[in-house]
Amino acid sequence: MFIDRVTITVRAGDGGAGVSSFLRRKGLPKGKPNGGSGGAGGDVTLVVDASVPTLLRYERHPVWKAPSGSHGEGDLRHGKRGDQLTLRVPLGTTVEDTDGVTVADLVEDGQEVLVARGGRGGRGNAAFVSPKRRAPTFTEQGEYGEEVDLHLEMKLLADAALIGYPNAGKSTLISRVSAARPKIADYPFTTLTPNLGVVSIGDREIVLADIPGLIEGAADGKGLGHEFLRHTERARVLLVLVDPSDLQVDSPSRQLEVLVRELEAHDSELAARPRIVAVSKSDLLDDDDVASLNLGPNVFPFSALTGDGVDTLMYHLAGVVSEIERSVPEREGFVLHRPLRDDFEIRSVGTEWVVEGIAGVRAVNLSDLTNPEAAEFVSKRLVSSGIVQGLIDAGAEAGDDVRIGDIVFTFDPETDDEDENEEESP
Ligand SMILES: Nc1nc2c(ncn2[C@@H]2O[C@H](COP(=O)(O)OP(=O)(O)OP(=O)(O)O)[C@@H](O)[C@H]2O)c(=O)[nH]1
Ligand SMILES: [Mg+2]
Repeated sequence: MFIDRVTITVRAGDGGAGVSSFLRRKGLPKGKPNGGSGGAGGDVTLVVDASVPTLLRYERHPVWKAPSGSHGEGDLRHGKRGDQLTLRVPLGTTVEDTDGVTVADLVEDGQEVLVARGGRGGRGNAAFVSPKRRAPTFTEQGEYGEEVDLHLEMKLLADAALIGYPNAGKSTLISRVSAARPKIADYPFTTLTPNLGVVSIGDREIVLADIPGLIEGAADGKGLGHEFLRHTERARVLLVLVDPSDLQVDSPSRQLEVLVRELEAHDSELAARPRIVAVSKSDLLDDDDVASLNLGPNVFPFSALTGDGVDTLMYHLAGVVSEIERSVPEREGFVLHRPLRDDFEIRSVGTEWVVEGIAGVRAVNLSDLTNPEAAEFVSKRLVSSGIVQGLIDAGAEAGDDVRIGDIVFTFDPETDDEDENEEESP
């Protein structure tokens, strides 16, 4: 099955929780804090693997989750990181997020993009020791891993694409010049999905795509419609085949007219793309018949059956592809690197102020806010992260309700900040 569009859900691993633990020793009533931190959750990345032909496996299996980090343990043992989950995708895959932003265009084997970041591990109580706080009893929870929906679309990477009516001889040509072996038959729409073939011409190789046949009205859904023209979008040259045999009702010149009109209807840029016009099945014609077909100059007759004219056509094609390559450099793939959103946003919702964004989540992600020491630590973090000032600027007043995630507390901007700054590193 040829699957070239899918929507998948990927979820990075959650971070493990930090733990609270003490090393009890004789003479030390409280013990030395030795709770380890949780491991980070695994990231999710997509990587191009040229041997993956289509997006079929994601159609069958659209939800993927990376492993979570494990929790910390006593004795300063930190949790294990969750492994990265790597999803292999075909060459020519574009990745779009739910806002319609293309975040990656993957055109090289091995190219990689990180699509969901694993949650940070929570710190154990040992990490919160400070001169003023010798024996902290609180810990951090692990963060959730990012979850995103992605739209993947594969567009074949070919130097040239074959365009023609059904039965024009497209598959016969590609099977003559490459190792591709599509089905060939004298009924229309034998080829239902695009095929790629590598053609060796002189000292270079060209990737040729056999695209399912186009008929008049394809833009309005006739035949197989325009679906597959998407796969010509990256081709540098269009090789348009017209068929003089009586398998076609339309004359070759009318075929050419209709094909150009259909290309135009799909995308005017495609109609303007360099194209070579070739007449297939020349074994059915006499030499002077070609001129009488009224197709204009520079038309290449060939027979995929006898091989006549095939080399001439392929050398010409290679020349045109090389020429375009020199003038228009390779379209490079890209990966959009977006900064981690480490900020916060404040909105007024009903009677509450709602703080959203990772900074807010991080400020309050302690395991137990009924622990007075932890609560005090959180109020300091709310100040140091700028959230308290942000709330004041937004118009919040003492006594208002503030929600961050599942936590609701009463706003009290009179937080004393005489203490040391305690944003310690993990
Ligand atoms: N006489 C002659 N017949 C040919 C030649 N090339 C193809 N044919 C015949 O034309 C018919 C259609 O050929 P295909 O290669 O399947 O045509 P296609 O363009 O791939 O058709 P679809 O896949 O249906 O779009 C078959 O019966 C072929 O044997 C040729 O050079 N000479
Ligand atoms: Mg075919």
